[in-house]
Amino acid sequence: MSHDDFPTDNPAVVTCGLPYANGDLHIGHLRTYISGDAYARAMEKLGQQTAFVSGSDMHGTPVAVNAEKEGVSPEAFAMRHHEKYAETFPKFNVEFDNYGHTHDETNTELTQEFVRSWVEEDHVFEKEIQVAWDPEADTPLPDRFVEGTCPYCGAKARGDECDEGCQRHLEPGEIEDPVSTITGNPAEYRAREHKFLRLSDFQEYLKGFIDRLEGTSNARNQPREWIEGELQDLCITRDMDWGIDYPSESDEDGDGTSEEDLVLYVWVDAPIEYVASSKQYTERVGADTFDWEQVWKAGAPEPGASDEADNEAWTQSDTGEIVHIIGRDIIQHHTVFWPSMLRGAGYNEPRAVMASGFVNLDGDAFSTSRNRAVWADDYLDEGFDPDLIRYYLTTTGGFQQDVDFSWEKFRERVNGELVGTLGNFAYRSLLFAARNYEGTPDADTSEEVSERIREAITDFEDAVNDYSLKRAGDAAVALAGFGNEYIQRNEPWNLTDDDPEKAEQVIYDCVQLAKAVAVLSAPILPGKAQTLWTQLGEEGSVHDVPLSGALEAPPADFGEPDELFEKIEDDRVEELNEKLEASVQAAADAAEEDADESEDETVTDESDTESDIDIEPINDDRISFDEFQDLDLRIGEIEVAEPIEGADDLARVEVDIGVETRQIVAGIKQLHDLDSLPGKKVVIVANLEKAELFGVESNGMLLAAGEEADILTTHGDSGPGTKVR
Ligand code: B3M
Ligand code: ZN
Repeated sequence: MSHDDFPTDNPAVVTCGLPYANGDLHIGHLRTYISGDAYARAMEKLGQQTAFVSGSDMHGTPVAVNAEKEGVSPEAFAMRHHEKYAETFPKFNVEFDNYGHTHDETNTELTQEFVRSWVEEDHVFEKEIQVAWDPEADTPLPDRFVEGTCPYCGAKARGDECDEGCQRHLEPGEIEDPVSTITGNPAEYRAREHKFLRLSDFQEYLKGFIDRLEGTSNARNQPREWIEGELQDLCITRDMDWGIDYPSESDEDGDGTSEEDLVLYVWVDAPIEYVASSKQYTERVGADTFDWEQVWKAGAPEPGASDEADNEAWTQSDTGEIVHIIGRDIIQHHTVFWPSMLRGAGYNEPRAVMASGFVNLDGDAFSTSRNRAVWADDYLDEGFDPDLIRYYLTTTGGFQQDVDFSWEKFRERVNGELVGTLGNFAYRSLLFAARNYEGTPDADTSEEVSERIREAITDFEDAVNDYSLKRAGDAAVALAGFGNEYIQRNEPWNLTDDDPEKAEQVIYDCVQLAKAVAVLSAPILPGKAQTLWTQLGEEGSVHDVPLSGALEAPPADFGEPDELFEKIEDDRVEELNEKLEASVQAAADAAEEDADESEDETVTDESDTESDIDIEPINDDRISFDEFQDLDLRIGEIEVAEPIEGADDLARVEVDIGVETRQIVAGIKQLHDLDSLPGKKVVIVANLEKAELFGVESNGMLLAAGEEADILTTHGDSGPGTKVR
């Protein structure tokens, strides 16, 4: 079935993937929260009743591992980060209606209720499985306490996820070559009893669900393979202390605590926080204002209903609208596990899942360990307005695309679209109006301008219904762009004397356009839109104004405005880049020092260890197996090697790679006897983009190690052209 367009008569909930309460936030993390906030505001602009909720993810091994490193309790550790997040989000104009956490009472109770429902409906069973175990520490190694190899794609995997490879969820016992992250020892496998949610019970249901699901195409398509294949049951318990207790089956005292030694898997209680947080919102504002049960329960089929009845029931349209905004690495959790969990407990299903791409920093992944990041606090400390990064992150690319951040690109978009288009239009229009008419002149909006504003409103509505924040943001900036063109075309400054009536008409139009820009840009630029609103002499909050407000008459009186945005200068970007480089370098130096120290500790009796080699720290920024496969490495045989005149280090080399002979420029002139090289086998990167050095084209790269350019060769007899894997 297809859903009715937004706005519907049902209340909606927009959620953001819960941040693990285990570290500082950088602007890469902020993409989800800024997008969630902007989308929730955009739904409200359409007139959709919307609650925007999330919370901190307090449990699980990501928190336990980091708390242990710091030597504090997981609770104190997670609480500290939770409080920091709750304080940071509003600084980016991310204003949740409720921001809870998974360790609170509401979520604990609700989670145990969910599990009891599954047990009642016979969706839970017990099974003995092999779990990773650290023999030296004599402790089980759930999830991130173990690392190894993904059995599906061969990438390095951490505990319960193949986050650097195929992104699959990994069940306990699946990881190959497991190593304990506590002691670094190879882990053993030991038998333990665990509880499982029988996902296969939901297979037919999920097939219907995925056809109904809206949102981004990655979230709608990627899960089909899992749903149509054999659904693996989900282990819902862990051998840990930190988490929500598995509800006891013989809970006679009714206190919900378990006699057993198991807590629930973090991915059980984490998404339930979406419900708990909505419930807390209702508890605060009253069910008349917002009714969480209307969203999460009304209209849902009974837990035990047949799949036919069930799929039938979803065609009714009196359920709430649930929209999840997440990173693309947790699609499986939100489109396979979560709908099954909801269905098994008699709750409504998500209407849409919007799964975003990642944020990179100047072409590479953010790396917290290498301090290669623009931290949320640092961004604010630099004095940048939060709306600038909101605009950058929501409109740089489509939602599914990765967004690359660099200070240069940031400056370009701020100076171009925000300063040059939106800010410039608002400022020149309002200034002209204030100076000449002390506000809005006496006229009406022209047909051309009303039409253009209506078009922008339609673009905005379509964008929200297509789950495209970029198009929603573009609608506002494009309208300002039209305004600039309109004012330029009509030259009101030349009309004030000769045709004052026409001048009034043009400026009225411009003020109307500025008002429409304020209304349409409010979800993406909440602070700046409010400033513009106030400059227009409007009262109250622009966030309470529906889209139709864009066409209502502007106030008669207002004074001279200030500029909305400030240009970012070139030298500012240089300074910011230098700071970033310095912090990355400082982190690398610290890592090197650590490595040296541990080398001193471990290398005691190996007298032949070359302690003076300066080994670069291993790059923590893992690439995926797919990214590795993008590299085309080939065996070649050197045919010619000769010096390049005028270049100190460079040699021109001709290499036979089976299908052709490649000319490559290599920095080996001083380090090798070039005459001895022909006939040597080498390894080259065959698909590197071409370059020109000293006027000589280099078509590939010769691989060599270290300062001495120790040329890589082969051990066996693979011939030219053989692919290196
Ligand atoms: N806490 C963070 C992540 O894996 C995780 C999200 C939970 S959403 C219910 O991105
Ligand atoms: Zn994998």
